[in-house]
Amino acid sequence: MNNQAIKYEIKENIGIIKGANHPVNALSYEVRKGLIDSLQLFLKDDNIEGIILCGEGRTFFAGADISEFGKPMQSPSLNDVIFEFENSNKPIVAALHGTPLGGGLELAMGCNYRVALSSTNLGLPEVKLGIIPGAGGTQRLPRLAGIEKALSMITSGTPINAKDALNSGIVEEVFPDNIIENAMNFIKSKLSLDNHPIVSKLSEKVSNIQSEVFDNFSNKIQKKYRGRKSPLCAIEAVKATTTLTFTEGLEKERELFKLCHDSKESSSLIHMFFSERKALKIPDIPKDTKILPINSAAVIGCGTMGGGIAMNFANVGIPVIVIEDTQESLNNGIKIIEKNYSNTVSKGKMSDSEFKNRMSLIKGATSLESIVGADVVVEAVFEEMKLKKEMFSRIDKLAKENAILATNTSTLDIDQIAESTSRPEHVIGTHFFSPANVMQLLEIVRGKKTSKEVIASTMKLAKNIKKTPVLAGNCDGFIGNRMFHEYVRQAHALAEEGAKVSDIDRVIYDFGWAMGPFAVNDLAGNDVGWRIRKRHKQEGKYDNLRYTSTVADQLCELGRYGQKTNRGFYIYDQQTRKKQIDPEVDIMFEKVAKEKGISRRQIDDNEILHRLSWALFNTGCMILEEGYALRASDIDVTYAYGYGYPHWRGGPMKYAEDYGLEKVLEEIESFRTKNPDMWPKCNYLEELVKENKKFN
Ligand code: 3H9
Repeated sequence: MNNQAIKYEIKENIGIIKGANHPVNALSYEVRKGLIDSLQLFLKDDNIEGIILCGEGRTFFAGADISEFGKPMQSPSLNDVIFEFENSNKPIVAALHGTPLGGGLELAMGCNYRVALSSTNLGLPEVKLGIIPGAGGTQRLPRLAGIEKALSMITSGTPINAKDALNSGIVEEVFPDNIIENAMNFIKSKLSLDNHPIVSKLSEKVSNIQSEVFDNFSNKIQKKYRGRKSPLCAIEAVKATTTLTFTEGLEKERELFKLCHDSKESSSLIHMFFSERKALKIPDIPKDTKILPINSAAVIGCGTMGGGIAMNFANVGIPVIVIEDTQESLNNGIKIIEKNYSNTVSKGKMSDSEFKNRMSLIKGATSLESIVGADVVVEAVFEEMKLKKEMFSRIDKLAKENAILATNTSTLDIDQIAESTSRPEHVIGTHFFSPANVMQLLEIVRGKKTSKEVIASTMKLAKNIKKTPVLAGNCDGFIGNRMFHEYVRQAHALAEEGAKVSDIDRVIYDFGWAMGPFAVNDLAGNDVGWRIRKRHKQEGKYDNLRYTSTVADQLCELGRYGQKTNRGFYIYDQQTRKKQIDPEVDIMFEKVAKEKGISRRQIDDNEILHRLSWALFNTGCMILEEGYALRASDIDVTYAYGYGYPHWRGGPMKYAEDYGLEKVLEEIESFRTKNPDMWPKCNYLEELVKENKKFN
């Protein structure tokens, strides 16, 4: 009766049920059915006295099969399976390893006991998919671990380690290795007991809880989850454990699960989950492409970017050399790295020994010769073509034969940089986002001659250093900044036409972005955009185009670069960094509008949101048409992980698709009548609408 997804075996008087649905043992229909069939078989077998539930391969069950969401549910449901396990008259231990997540952990909580390998990370990550646990997780976890722990785990979705799970009462024992052998001994030691614990029957940890606990928790997380529904539904479901019976609580959970499951928040987050993984698949690069080993790295430049990039390597144990021109700037750069790590230590998120270990992996040098042994060289010098080309011709002479030669640029032409070496096939763009040790996106830019091996190896490297990579083609600004440029240009046009800077930022923040476009400018430094605009002017990029950055240029001329000078589009408190509206800036926009003959008017929030959203989207469509992005979902990943776009809106392309491509095109056409050059026609979008097609 062994089906493909579930295997079983009998050892002495113990039956072992093993998930074999690779790679992550998702609880698909086949798995659910196999679980019930094998359990029933074991319950009928008089020789079997105890049961182990475990997973084959890299993990115990990592949750419900997400690809089944939105399709008709095939019986048995996960709740049915869990009830069968909970009602077993033979004791069952769940032997956990890998990542028992979501439905996987819910299943484990339906067993009498749980033991785990010390390397296990377990949790209920459903809110990350815009839903709540829907197979009893919100009712069983509080009964096992208490209200506070359950609230924190379920609303954050962040997994905890085995030690934490042991201390919280979620698992009974933790073993360093041999999980099955240890689970065997564990369950045998329980066979003589008359009764075995049943989680749904526990009540101690959910009794006498004041309702303020939930209100306080809700207030605490409100800012972090602004705009989101599922974390609040999770709190409501957990609260039910303190006011309702288990059965009633389960009904409440079902009702809230359905509400979340049918929401845009959930479809957007599920889109994000699969998009992130799709982004790793490059159609013209076969899966078996040779991966170049990366055991050492060199980073040229130890400023804000270079230092942050170097930390990424040290964080995963890859020794890295950072190179600066002078000892003084090297010392300064390393001091900043040290300070960053010290902050993590003082927050209790890193041990002293780990701090020492990471610092020992980072060595400094003032001579470029130090790159000779590195498997990857990341150049992170000033964003200037001449400088980068000179640097690459020097790197070319020194770097070892198979080294990956990466340039950290946010806009420059990779092919021009590559041509300054004798091995353009080894040159690739790696656009890290600032702060490079924190931001998750890595935009990887393939040049005309970049080899498949180098692309595949850099994508792999990105995963190894815990980044989310997206492959882009070599156009000005690649995917992210090319779109952002048009979005900022639109924001400035809106300000010229009458919208207030603070209103534009408010609309964008309320939509869910981390910050509005003007606040971002101030954070990144207005001088950065200024430099790029000067280059674009020289290249004739604005010829015959409406130029909207006049005020931004004027602020730069006044030395108002943003947060670093305490003044930009806003005024910043030197100590607290708190921002305050600068009325002078709105007056500057008024003045510029007058000079340009722009008649100003009241602009409502809806127009602000749509002009900014569709400016991003229209540029995204142009990028797809020209082939600089592989798919619309790659653009969504770029924006969610690199630009603070709300994940739960699914990214700029998914948001427009949900709004309706036909309606979006209509609005773009109406904007175009007033500002033709800001809304270039995109044949690709028009065809999609004409043929009533979607992106994915
Ligand atoms: C849930 O359980 C709801 C219940 O409460 C209620 C139900 C009624 N389903 O990430 P990887 C695929 S909600 C389907 O690259 P890693 C993934 O797409 C669920 N497919 O591996 C990829 O496919 P491909 C709660 C899944 O080692 C492949 O497996 N659970 C699922 O870097 C490898 O994945 C979660 O939210 C799934 N559940 O990371 C856990 N999971 O190769 C979600 C993965 O074709 N999963 N796939 O691109 C994860 O967080 C990570 O996959 C995990 C492994 C940490 C497990």
